[in-house]
Amino acid sequence: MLHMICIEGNIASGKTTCLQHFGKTSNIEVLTEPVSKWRNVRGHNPLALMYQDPERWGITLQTYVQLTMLDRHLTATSAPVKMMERSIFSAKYIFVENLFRSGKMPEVDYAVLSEWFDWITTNISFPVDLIVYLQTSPQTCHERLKQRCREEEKVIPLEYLESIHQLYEDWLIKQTSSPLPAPVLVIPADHDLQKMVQQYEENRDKILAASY
Ligand code: DCP
Repeated sequence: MLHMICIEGNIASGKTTCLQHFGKTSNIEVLTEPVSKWRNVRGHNPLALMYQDPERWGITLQTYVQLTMLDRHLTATSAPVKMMERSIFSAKYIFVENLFRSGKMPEVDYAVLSEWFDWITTNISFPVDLIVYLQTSPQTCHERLKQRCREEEKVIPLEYLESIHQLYEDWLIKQTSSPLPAPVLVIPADHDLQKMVQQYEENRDKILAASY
């Protein structure tokens, strides 16, 4: 039986590092988030456009994110454990929701994206066994973002990370907002790399539990 794990967390919470760590283990196949696709679809950069003018380009990026996430969910792996960065669920429950609630996505765009999402999740089956939530403070993410210096993300203010953080907390901790597709394992992720690797090792059995 395939064991399917989604790594979730705010922007720059350390998801990629987590995936790279577990990717070193045979038996685990990791699928990183398709950010490079969002920055270049047939020569266009919908990620940059979304940050420049979310009202106009939010639906463009999020429609494409939804497609690339669905593709990741459906990618067959030969290893018994599959780990992916984020999910179609957080794309909808966190990012689309944030655009809409902050008044940056017209209601009609939100309605169309919601119809697509509902259709996909009703008609296509892609089980998730565990969500690993890398829980950070928005301040930590802001610091890491500044260090990383990804061109498109220079415009992201702390308030944006605070909104994303709040939506994640409501979804995965308070569990009051949107449905949970799988149980949640929370890993505090404000620490430096060395401590994070130590925590990943401490949690290795829990993360991979159902697969052995
Ligand atoms: N993004 C978005 N809408 C989504 C998913 C992502 O607008 N549905 C944006 C947020 C970031 C960029 O895409 O600007 C990349 O997001 P991630 O946080 O997923 O990737 P990171 O590389 O930042 O993750 P980490 O640093 O945790 O490895």
